[in-house]
Amino acid sequence: MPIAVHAVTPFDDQRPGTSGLRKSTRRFMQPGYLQAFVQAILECDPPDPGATLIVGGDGRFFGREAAETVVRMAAAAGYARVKVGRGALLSTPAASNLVRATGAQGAVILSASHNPGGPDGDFGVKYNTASGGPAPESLTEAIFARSKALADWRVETDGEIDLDRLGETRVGGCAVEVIDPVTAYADLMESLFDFPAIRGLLASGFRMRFDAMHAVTGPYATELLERRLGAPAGTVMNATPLPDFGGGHPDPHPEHAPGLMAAMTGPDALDFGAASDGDGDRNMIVGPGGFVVSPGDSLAILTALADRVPAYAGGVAGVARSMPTARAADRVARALGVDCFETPTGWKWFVSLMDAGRITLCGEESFGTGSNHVREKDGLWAVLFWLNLLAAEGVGVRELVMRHWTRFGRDAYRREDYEGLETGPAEAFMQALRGRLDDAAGRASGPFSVVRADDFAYVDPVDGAGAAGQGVRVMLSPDARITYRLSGTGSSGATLRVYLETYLPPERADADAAADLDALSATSRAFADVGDLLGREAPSVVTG
Ligand code: VG1
Ligand code: CO
Repeated sequence: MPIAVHAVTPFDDQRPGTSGLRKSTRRFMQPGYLQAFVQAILECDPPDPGATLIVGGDGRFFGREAAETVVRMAAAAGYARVKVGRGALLSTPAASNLVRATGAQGAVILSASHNPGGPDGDFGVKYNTASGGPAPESLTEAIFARSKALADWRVETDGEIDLDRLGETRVGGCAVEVIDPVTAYADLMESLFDFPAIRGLLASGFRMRFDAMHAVTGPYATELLERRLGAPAGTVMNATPLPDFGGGHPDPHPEHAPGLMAAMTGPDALDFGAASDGDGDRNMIVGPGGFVVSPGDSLAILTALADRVPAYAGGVAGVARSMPTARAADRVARALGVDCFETPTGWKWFVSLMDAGRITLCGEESFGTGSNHVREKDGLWAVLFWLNLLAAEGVGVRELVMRHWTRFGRDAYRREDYEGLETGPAEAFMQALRGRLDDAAGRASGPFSVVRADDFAYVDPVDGAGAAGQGVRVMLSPDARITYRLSGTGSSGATLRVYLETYLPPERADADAAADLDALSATSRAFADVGDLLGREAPSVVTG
């Protein structure tokens, strides 16, 4: 078994963020960079005897080379078997499913999710553990520490790998299986939802499009929507995964899906539109008129109506949302008499709750929704859930949302991002903000006064893992909330995210919330002194 050992000068910037390690593609392609991070993973979670590793990614530039490197390094580390998606493709939820379905020890997912790809874009590596979920922070911190102290990395040089041919070969002592990335995932989806009902809906003249954004979901959506559910050819747009995502930004956001949004507006608007992101874990749901369902509403609606769907007919054990996500799900949980957990941003915080059976559904404001069917958020799952609900309830997207608001009230929501900040000033801004929380109560700004302000800290109720400094939240009267935090997925500089949320009771649910959110936005700038401290007159991206 020829194993080559390469000396490495350790890198000092391999601390994983909200979701894996993300850097510019060029950084990742520097000699030894990818290898050092992968070696640190393999040393911090060494393979058990006979262990299997899952490998795949979102199809972005450098993904194939990286997949071969990971396979060879896993072989050198002693993995008995590696299953890699054909063409180095696996969506994040499909990888999570494979870990669980095959009893694998973990998965290496080559993706920077919604960040643009290509030689001038970003690359990323996520590591998921035996539960199928993102590595907990204790492990990612250990990997970071290891990466800084690494002496060498090891690679198996024996054997050939043809990522395009299904079947099994040997790389040193390791069996390497190139598998179809779609089937197991599509089978799982078919086991969860009422496919005959969705097929009936699609055969009834209901018209839809799914925008795969030239990222990983194309093959999955084509199999599920067009082949298994009978939607007409062309229902899936931008269906071919491309290394540069066709020059687009694989982020399911109205701004990045102009073709889909055009199909959803005008006199001939379709009934349903949806999109996913680079690695297939996010979802955007759109109704006619370009009506984008707010992700917080989506989680609340799925929770309220879960029992209409076969997989969740027995009801939900509980629900969780990340802290900045609108509190709409909390209202549903109260009505259902189940727990609602508030966790830090990032899917890893939901995993222990799902493993312990405490929650069935969970979601984030960043277009992420999921359930305990895997341990990742899942874009196509959310789309199928919506289609199943529309079929079961016999109404359109807007009607379903209106019904929900009429029953529970509405948590109007907007996110404002200040992108491209320098790291130092952005961190100083957060420090200054934390410094003014103690005497914030009672402070008035515009129509709002501060009820309470804190820096969110979390203790996992299952395993006791803790996280401090997870974002500043300001609770206001009348009932509204502002959250400030720095993004943990960028590959350079800093992004401040400001999350705005205000409650409209059922009788006002249909009102235009823009004025309320504008007032809240002004309060968010005044409270934190955004203009003076960051020198920004306005956010660079507004969502919602
Ligand atoms: C963002 C989102 C967060 C999400 C994360 C990973 O993180 O806000 O909700 O879990 O991306 O999503 P941040 O730290 O930039 O706010 V993905 O689709 O990368 O796997
Ligand atoms: Co993603």
